Amino acid sequence: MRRLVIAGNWKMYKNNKEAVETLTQLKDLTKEVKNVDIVIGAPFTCLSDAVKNVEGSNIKIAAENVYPKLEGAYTGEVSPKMLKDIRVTYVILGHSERREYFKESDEFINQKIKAVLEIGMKPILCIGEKLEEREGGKTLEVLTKQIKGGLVDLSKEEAEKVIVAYEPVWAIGTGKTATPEMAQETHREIRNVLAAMFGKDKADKMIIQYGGSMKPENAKDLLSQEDIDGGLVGGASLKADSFFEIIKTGN
Ligand code: G2H
Repeated sequence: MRRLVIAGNWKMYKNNKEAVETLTQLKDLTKEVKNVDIVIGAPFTCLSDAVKNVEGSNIKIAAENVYPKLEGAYTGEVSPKMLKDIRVTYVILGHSERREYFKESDEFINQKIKAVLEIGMKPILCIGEKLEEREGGKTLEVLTKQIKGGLVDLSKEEAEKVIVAYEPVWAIGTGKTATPEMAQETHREIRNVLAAMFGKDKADKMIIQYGGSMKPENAKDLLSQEDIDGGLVGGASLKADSFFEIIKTGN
């Protein structure tokens, strides 16, 4: 009943020309895809041309960050209004790289999520535990704090529009992946936390993606798990053919 949403996260890779070239290839490869929602998260500098390039296709474009004010004296920042104006559809928020390198708090991420929802775009909220937290038995505690902090004060209707991306930090860009069983167990726990906040009906409709070294070789086993509703794919989304291999396993 939940559609798979498979999103690429290009991080700080690709200039505008490379982005358009990759999207042109991906559009061609994914023409016949019917059962998967496809999203590409691209750097700010590529977004405008990326959106124009995919218009009329089944690919949607995501920004990788936003500032939670509509406008103002915030030198160097980009607002939800600016993203909406160029027809960006999704915004990736709270990625562990932003939490780690830019010290983003759950409270700040929550402000961004609200701003994105208010203007009519869809947030992808990234959560995930570090290796020492998993080894210390703190995974659920950490994830619960991130979910509650990120989604506090949202109505049930708003929450339903949020995609949650579970990305164990120890699996990001390392080549290590959670086993499908381990990921499924954690996704189930995440859905339980969402159910406690927003009710089972809503939680059952919410998309929970897995992220962290998802690639063509492991995508099928991960995507076939009951509570894994898609992927947030970094490295393997940079080339159209490897990203398409992942999409195909879910189609
Ligand atoms: C996790 C993921 C994309 P990768 O950061 O968000 O990247 O697939 O390279 O681990």
